[in-house]
Amino acid sequence: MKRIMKISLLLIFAVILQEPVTVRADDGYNLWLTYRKIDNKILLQKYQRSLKLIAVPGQSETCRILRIELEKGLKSMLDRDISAGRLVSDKSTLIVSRPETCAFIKNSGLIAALDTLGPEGYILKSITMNSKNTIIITANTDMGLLYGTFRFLLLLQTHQDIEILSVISKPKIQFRLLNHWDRLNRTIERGYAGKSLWKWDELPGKADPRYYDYARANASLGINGTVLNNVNADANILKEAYLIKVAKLADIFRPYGIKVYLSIFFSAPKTIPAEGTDESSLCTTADPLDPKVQEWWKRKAAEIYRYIPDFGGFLVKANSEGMPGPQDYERSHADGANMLADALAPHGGIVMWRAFVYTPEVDPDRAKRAYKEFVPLDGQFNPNVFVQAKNGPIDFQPREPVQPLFGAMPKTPLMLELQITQEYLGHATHLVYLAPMWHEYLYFDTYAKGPGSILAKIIDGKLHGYSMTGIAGVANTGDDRNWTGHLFGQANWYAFGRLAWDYTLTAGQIAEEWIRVTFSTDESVVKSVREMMLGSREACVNYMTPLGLHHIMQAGFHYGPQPSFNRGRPDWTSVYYHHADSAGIGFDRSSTGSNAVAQYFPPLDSLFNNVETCPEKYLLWFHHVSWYKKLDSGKTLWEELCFKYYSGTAFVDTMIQCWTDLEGKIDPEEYQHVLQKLELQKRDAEIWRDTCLSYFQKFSRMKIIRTKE
Ligand code: GCW
Repeated sequence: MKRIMKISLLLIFAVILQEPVTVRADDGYNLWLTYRKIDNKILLQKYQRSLKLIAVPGQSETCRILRIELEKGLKSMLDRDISAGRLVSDKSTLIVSRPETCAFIKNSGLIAALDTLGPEGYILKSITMNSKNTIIITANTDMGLLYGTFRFLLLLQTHQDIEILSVISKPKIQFRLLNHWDRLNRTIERGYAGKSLWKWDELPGKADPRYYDYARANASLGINGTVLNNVNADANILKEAYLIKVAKLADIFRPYGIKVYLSIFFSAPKTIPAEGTDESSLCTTADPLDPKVQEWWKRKAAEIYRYIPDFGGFLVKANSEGMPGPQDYERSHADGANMLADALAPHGGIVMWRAFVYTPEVDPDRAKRAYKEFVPLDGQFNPNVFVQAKNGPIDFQPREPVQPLFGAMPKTPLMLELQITQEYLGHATHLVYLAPMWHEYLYFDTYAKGPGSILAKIIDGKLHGYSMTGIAGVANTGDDRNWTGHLFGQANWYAFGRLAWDYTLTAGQIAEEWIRVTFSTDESVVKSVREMMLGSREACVNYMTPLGLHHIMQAGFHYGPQPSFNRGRPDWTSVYYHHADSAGIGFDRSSTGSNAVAQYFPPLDSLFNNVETCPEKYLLWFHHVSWYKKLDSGKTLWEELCFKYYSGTAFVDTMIQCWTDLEGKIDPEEYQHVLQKLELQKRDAEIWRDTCLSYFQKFSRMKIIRTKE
């Protein structure tokens, strides 16, 4: 009996003395803003000493938001109640203020630096005041202060030293937008995380708390605009009944620095009566040169701005995939865009006119069509028009060379469209971290003005001196509790926002940051998860479409493989893209084929044109290559293809191994969620490999080599 008592006492002590449990039940809702308690005791004490009193003198709604964010973040990370006062006290250890509301900052040496920071930049600086160390967050606007606050909280979340602080930051790109492909019935085109966040039936009366959390998450990354509805637009969004709802969302997002934009249906004047009129006043055409149509858009723009004074503008998909557009009236894309630009210009709005067009009559090779349609229009667009182009010439494939339009339209601001939702990269089932892919595009040298003409320099306006600069990401959010379906989908939203602000961040840096704020600062977790993330995109390319293959996914659904698909419109089939036959495989876009290579600047054109110098990652994009051709590795094309497919699936095994090794170090709910997804990914990656190799084998007539090495 005595012994049993002794054991129980020991157990009770063990429980009391136990270190706080690091694993929690987390459903992912809080994204990268969980603000876990600092688990390093020395650091915690340091932070506690440095952050005792806070002053946020500004009184705007944005300042209220940042004050709450600071209080919440510090309470949770430092385990202390530190409330932020309005008055700057000389005892304050953290001051968040514009110079106008703080004499101390006004007289500090920071004013000159602020002059170069624009409306969104910020400074974080430690200064000695009255022989005490004070941290200052300052900016020209309250939005700059909010961005600075989130950055400061990120420094704490990632356990950085804040004693000697000197951070100056401003965004490299002006318009940083999410594009939602959300329909008004709340389904989402290419959405894999539940229904749309926008509950149109409840708006404007009821505001879902998620609207605020959405805005907060975006603001924490520096995203400053959102296109609410799908580019395959429903004309109804322009009806008054919807504009009132849109206005409510705009009101919620405004203090977070997020402007609202809408996708419009080009033929809306034919179906939506102008304000205050009935159906009898409908336009009979949507011809952009028809004065009645122009008038309709002017009235509509004026109406929108009455509801939403800072409305951002229109995103337009026209004459693409069945959508109406100016070409229906033998007018150009520039005519269409300029008509809308004229309507928006008096109110300060912009048009983002998409270059995702591929009318078969333009060229037999789909990859060449956008360039052929848009390059001749360079110089014809109004100053408030962006042409928005996807990163590659086909369609968000796991790997493409850059869309050759970039660099070829020096007089037209080009906005880059990336896809955060994984339409062609395994939906919300596969763990594929997209930052390495985006980095590959952003640093792709177009040679438009000689070496160093990387895509990022085109997008940020430096290469051609664009007057506006922009980047958009097709959102992967939905109403799933964790926002993105796959927990690692959050990393892609995060990475998009971070890169949109500063594309010089590396994929590795962003991954590390995200892992620390999401899972743990434990170095073994950071190391393993980082390895998983950084290898995941190349693995996806390898088990889906290695060596430049593309668009061989299941027709319409775009998840699994369907290399045999060969029905209907040729450029929607797989065989059109891979051209496998008994001689070899690949799309000949060299000078002996479609000559798409000629759309690139020298020396890229000749580099891609020559099968010997074409980078192997684009080989089958640009060339039809013999099964027997020897590649850099010494293997034949067929052997290399087998090798790539097998190494892709092998990496999924590696990811599973890395992840299972982390059991106990990751929140249990998140651990299970990811593990289940990884198992599905393994199954489906193997289906990709086996389906493709056995299909291509019918042409190569060679043995499949099952190797990982
Ligand atoms: O990739 C294709 C998608 C369509 C999408 C289109 C586009 C919104 O399969 O679903 O439509 O691109 O970007 O317009």
